[in-house]
Amino acid sequence: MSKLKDILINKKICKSIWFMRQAGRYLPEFRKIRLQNQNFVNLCLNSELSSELTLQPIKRFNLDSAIIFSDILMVPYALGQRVDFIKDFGPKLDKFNFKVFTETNKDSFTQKLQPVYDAINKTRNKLNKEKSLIAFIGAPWTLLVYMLDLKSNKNEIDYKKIKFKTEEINLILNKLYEYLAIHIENQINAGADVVQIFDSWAGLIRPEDFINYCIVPNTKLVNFCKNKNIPVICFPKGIGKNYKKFNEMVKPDGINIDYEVNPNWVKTNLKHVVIQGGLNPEILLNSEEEIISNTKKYLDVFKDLPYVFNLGHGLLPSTDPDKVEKLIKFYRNY
Ligand code: 1CP
Repeated sequence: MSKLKDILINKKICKSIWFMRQAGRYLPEFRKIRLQNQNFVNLCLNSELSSELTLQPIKRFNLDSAIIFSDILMVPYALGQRVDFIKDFGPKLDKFNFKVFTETNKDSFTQKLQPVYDAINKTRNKLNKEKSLIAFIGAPWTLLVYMLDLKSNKNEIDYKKIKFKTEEINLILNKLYEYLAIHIENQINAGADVVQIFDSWAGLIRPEDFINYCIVPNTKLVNFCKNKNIPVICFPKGIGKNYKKFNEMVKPDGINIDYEVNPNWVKTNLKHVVIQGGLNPEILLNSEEEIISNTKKYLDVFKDLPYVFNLGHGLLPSTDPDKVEKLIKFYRNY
């Protein structure tokens, strides 16, 4: 059993380290391949290259887990919505078409994502057995934000952009759940052994919708994983004190904390769950001393608990890989 899986299932008091966005923009070896592959979706659908990209940070840093090189937006893509990644801007999706979305069938969905599953299979064959291969999905709400283009320039939800009735939104969220469950199962069958659910925009949900748009869909996905014995980590970013409610209601095996929650508060309030993450990725842009002292803060707080070292969000593109290496060295010697 991989170490990460062992920690999540048996709540073993040992430590493990990996980074969100460890395979990507800050690595020169990634940028070299990216330069030759301008279309990001096609890069994710190139199983040979996406497997290679998944393994780049493992080769460089010998991290404990690999996360498959793909994107949460491959699901809307497989549901018939065009997805483009624009340089220096980010993802841009074609206008959502309700009819196309509801008419997609499960076979064509799996067929479109087959290269992702092939990449997982290839990676598992090359990856040391002790290391986890992490599959991931975006939570329904976070996907909805991209699919309906709900964010304003100020990083807030622009409710005027929601052209659907509540019942229709619920229908879309339920349909997304069904496809996400298939995507989880396919990734596990291909060789992944842990799933992480990214609800990156959970913090933008207004309080009256929090249960319906965050708790309910995440609970359904966690229950799906539990029924299949798949260890699952949730990352409901930006929800503040609601982390406690989330943990008590959703009951995932692991929970990634963001950098806005205080680790001591987390230790007192989040029980019966493996804590992962926390360190602000911007800290890695600072001096080595600052990186070490902030890393130490998290390791000290969680030293008597099962804890997976990670960040409070993904590594930033401007991160110096040498500083990542220094952090890992400190962690290993701790
Ligand atoms: O331009 C480029 O070179 C592409 C940059 C890039 C990369 C490397 C994007 C575009 N996606 C990815 C890969 C990716 N995305 C991974 C696998 C690699 C790894 O983690 O090591 C994962 C897990 C994701 C997940 C993802 N995509 C999330 C959830 C995590 C988070 O950062 O909150 C979200 C919101 C996305 C959408 C997305 N994809 C890409 C961008 C630029 C964005 C918008 C969010 C952002 O600005 O990071």
